Amino acid sequence: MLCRGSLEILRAVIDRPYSTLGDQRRLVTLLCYVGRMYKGSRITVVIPCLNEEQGIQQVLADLPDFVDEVIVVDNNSTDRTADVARKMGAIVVPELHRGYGRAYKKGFAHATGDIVVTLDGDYSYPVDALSYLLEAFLHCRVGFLSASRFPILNPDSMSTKHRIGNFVLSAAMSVLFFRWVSDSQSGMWVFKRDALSKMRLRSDGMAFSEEIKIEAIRNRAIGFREIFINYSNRIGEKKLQPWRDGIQNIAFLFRKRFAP
Ligand SMILES: Nc1nc2c(ncn2[C@@H]2O[C@H](COP(=O)(O)OP(=O)(O)OP(=O)(O)O)[C@@H](O)[C@H]2O)c(=O)[nH]1
Ligand SMILES: [Mg+2]
Repeated sequence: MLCRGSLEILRAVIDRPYSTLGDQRRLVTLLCYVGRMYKGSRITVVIPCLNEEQGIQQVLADLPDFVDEVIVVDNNSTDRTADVARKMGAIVVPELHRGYGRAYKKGFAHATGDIVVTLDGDYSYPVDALSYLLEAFLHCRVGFLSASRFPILNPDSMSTKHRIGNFVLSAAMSVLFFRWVSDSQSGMWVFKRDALSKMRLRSDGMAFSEEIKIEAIRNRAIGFREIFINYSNRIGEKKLQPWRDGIQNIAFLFRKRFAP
């Protein structure tokens, strides 16, 4: 993962007696900056985590080698999430104030890659689909690609209540913002990091997921597309509170549309 191969090369060079200190410093900068990359772009993966010690282990273990930087935002977890993530080579950024949006904003502020990929720490999104998503992203020529979980292939991965709630929220968002979106609540996105400077992201909670998509849709200079992905049962305890989060998300949509 993160510069692991690069550090080995680096050690070998440092051991060479005839390399000057200047050479070594330049090499450190170069290797840490270049990393592995995907078709010339540095890739940062950002994962918000609230008590996901089991899920995050699986996610980090399955991340492909071309990922240059992995940022796990620890949202004041009370389990071993931060330890596990750190041991597996991720950069762990603490965010003491709970909230999905809050965690993402903190993670994005630390990201340095050209392209940012996001997903949950609960192993529900397909980590092995990263190259598929990046290929699609590069081909679509948009600034923001959202992974849609619909139609759901594995019926056990999402309850009927969540599916109905998601449909209502996605339909409301589509009508309010004049753009069909099949999965307004998806947490797996691929976007150019510089798109963030064109967005006004205010939500600290679960509504962050719809807000980032709305900002990409509204801003023609960014450009928005969706692509299908497979979705699985989460590992670990559910954090989503369907009624509370659903009502807050629908209220947020109206506020964003009529009192932006
Ligand atoms: N709900 C919630 N999730 C948080 C928070 N902070 C970080 N997260 C992480 O954000 C990701 C999304 O939250 P989830 O609880 O998985 O929400 P979801 O994916 O909509 O719902 P399920 O996976 O079906 O439970 C997970 O990796 C959480 O650990 C927070 O304050 N609330
Ligand atoms: Mg989840």
